[in-house]
Amino acid sequence: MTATNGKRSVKTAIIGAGMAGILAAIKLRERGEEFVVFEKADRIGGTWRENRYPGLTCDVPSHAYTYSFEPYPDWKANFAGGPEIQSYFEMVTDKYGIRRNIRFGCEVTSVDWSEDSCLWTVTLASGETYVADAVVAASGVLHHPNIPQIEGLDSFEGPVFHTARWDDDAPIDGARVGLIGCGSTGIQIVTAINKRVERLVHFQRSPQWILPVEQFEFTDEQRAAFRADPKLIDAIRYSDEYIGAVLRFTKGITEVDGPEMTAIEDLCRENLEKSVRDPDLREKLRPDYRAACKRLIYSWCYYEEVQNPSVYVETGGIERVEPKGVRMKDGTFHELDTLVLATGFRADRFIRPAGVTGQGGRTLDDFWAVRPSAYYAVAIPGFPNFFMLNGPTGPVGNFSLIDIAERQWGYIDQLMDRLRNGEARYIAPKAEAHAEYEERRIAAAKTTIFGSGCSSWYLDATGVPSSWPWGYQDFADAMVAPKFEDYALSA
Ligand code: NA7
Repeated sequence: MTATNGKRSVKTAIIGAGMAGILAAIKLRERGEEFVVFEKADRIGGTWRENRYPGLTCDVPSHAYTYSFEPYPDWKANFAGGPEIQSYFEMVTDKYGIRRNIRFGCEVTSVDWSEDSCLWTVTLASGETYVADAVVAASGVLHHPNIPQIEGLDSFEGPVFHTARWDDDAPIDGARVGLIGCGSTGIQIVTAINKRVERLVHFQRSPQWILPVEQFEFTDEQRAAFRADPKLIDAIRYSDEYIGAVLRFTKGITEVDGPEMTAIEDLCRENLEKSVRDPDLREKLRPDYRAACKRLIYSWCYYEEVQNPSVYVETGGIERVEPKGVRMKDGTFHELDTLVLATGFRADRFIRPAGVTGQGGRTLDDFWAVRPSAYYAVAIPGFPNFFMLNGPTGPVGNFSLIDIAERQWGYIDQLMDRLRNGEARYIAPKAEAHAEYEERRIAAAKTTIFGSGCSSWYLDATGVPSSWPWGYQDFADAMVAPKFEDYALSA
């Protein structure tokens, strides 16, 4: 940090060039500050780069899944597909001129705080180091594939792969495909490939509730109108239909027996009753837990597509994988050519496996021994000038992570102002403030719909929902300004 007239220039290392890292880069570029983005892959995009499976679609309406400062008039449809979203981020990266600040092929292996210099040293897999005043961990949430521990998985003779490592050469067309897992990913894949395959066996350990949503394409006239008047885009982004739904949804999450959650449950139940004609299939697809306990699946076509005769829904337990297919506990055998693992991600990793060592030599692994946490999801006691975007305990649910990251950035930016104006050399939340936050958060989290009795990636290792347990407006309000009395500043 160099000082001029009491002001200091702050040098920042951003880890990850996905949606959140690009955001941080744009904001620091606008400030004219020095920063580098380290990206392990050879392209930007994060989750939208890594996921390429058929049917990949964002379940947040496209005009709400954009940066607020970069509305996009050209979205093709209400719910955008993965490649189009990837193109949007590529376009934004170029438009804001941040590509030259991104170092591709640079995996960060460790981040170490120096007590002497009050600087972070970022070490790359190549051994190269970079020294920075501040670190922004924008490394995403769902990027470490969860590979299921199923006996014999390695013995399968055909291609077997996780959905985030899609194998373009694997037989799908006219083939017998097995698909394990029915989160958003598995459901989207069913809708995309059921007409291409000879047979699709969808292994559903826990069937999901499906909330019906409307998909439609924007017309050329609408796109032209959006281009001519971006306020029309704002009218969608900030409409009661979207914002109101988010607020009602988070109210339902927190008031599990209130009218909002009842309405969601009714919609899901009605969708199942009315859409699935065969009573046996309907019962197979009926979850035995409450709607929204797992992340709700938004779909406009799943129930129709799953009734295609090519699809067989298998809800029995898997015994093992054999060279030619999958053997069920009841002895049934499904002969398959390709096996797809839509088995989700390890949601507790965040920046790890990179090692982070803060004050007093304490590691993040140690701090997170029970569960990952961060004060208001953005900062960690003992890890000064280390800020997280979409970090632990932030809101998760069926709403835009872009909006969440933007609000978090507004908060982090104010913390960094204390460094910029020379008031502090480093800043971190006080341990007691964080402990108090976590205590309140955990108590509230246990009463949310996520804790109502199902397994999901929303739960931490102790079975407690790991996310923001209050309403979305509470999150937005908390991000308006940090409570500086909860922070320790060092001159
Ligand atoms: P999810 O939502 O974590 O879903 C994973 C699915 O895989 C779920 O149905 C799991 O069943 C199933 N699963 C996991 N392990 C196994 C084993 N061992 N055997 C059988 N089935 C298994 O991941 P997605 O990729 O679909 O979605 C992740 C997020 O991406 C999503 O929420 C959106 O935010 C976008 P279970 O429910 O545990 O019984």
